[in-house]
Amino acid sequence: MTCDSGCEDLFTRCAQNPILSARDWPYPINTCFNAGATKLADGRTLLLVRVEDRRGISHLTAARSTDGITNWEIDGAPTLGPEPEQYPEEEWGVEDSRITRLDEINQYAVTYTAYSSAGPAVALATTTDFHSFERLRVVLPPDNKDAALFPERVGDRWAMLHRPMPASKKGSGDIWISYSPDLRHWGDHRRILHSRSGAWWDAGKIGISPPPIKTPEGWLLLYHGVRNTAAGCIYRVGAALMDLENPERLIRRGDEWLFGPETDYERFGDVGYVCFPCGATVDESSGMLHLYYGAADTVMALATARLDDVTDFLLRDGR
Ligand code: BMA
Repeated sequence: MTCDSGCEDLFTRCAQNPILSARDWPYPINTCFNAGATKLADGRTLLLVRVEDRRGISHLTAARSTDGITNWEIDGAPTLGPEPEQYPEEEWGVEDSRITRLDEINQYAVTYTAYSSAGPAVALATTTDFHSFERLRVVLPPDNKDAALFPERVGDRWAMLHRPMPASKKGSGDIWISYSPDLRHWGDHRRILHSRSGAWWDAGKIGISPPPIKTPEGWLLLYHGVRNTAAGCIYRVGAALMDLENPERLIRRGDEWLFGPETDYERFGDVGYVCFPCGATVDESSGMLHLYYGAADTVMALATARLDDVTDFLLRDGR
C-alpha cells in the first residue's frame, strides 16, 4: 500500500535481512543490534555492533564487509568492551554507538551509552582504526543517551545531538544540541526538536538515529520516535531537515514516520516492534542511503532509500 505522500515507498528492506544475527557471531552471544556504521578509507563498510552477552551486558564489536550486506568479518572478541574497573560508568555495559568521521582531525568519533548504576550517560571515544580507542569518557551525565556528532564544526565548535531524560517529562524526551571547542567540554545546550504529544507516533521519546547527514538542502536528521501503547512501545523512524549554517533552525519536519516495524524480524524478538537505526552510509556515486538498524533488539537489518527522495519528501510534505 502506498500512502498519499509516497513515504511508504522511500525505504526498501534488503532482501538478505536480517544481515547479522547471533548465529553469525564467532563467539557465544545473546543478540546483536543497534550498530553504528561508517565507510572505511578502503571502501569497506564497518559496523560497530551492540552485542548483548548472555549476562545481559552489552559490548561493541566491529564487523567489516565489502558490499555492506554480506560476508561480514567479525572481530573474534569485543572491540570496545566495558572496563568497569577503570571506567565505573561502564559497569552495566556500553551500548548503541554512533560513528562520525571527523576529517579535520583524521579520526572517527564514537559516541555511545555508558550504562551503570548511575544511569545511562553519553560517552565519547576516538579512534583511527577501530582497534584501539581513546576514551574521553562521560561527556554528558545521566540520564542521557542517543548522542551523535556532526561531521564538521558549526562555526568554530564541534556540535553534538543528544537526548536528556528529565524526570519531569514523564517518559518523553527531546533532541538537544551542545557545542564544544575540544570534544571534551560541552555547553550552550539547546533543545532543537521536541517529541509531539497525544496520539502522535513520536509522542513518547525521540532521539537521533544515525549522525546528521549533510545534504544540499540541509542537515538531514533521521530520528527514532516512540509511541507508548497498552501493549508496549513501538519504535519508528522519522525525519527532519535543519539549516546547514545553523542546525538549531528547523527547515522541515515530516509528519509521517518513514519506516517502522512490519516484518517478523522487526516485530518479534527480545523487544518486539522496534526499528532502531544507529548508523547510515551514503554511496556518493548512486546517491543511495544505507540505513542500518537493530530489529526487535535481536538482529541487524538494512534498508535503503535514495537520499534525494528523502529530502524531496521533507520539502514537499514536511512542515
Ligand atoms: C531504547 C534503547 C535502545 C533499544 C530500545 C528498545 O531505550 O535502549 O537500545 O533498542 O530502547 O528496547
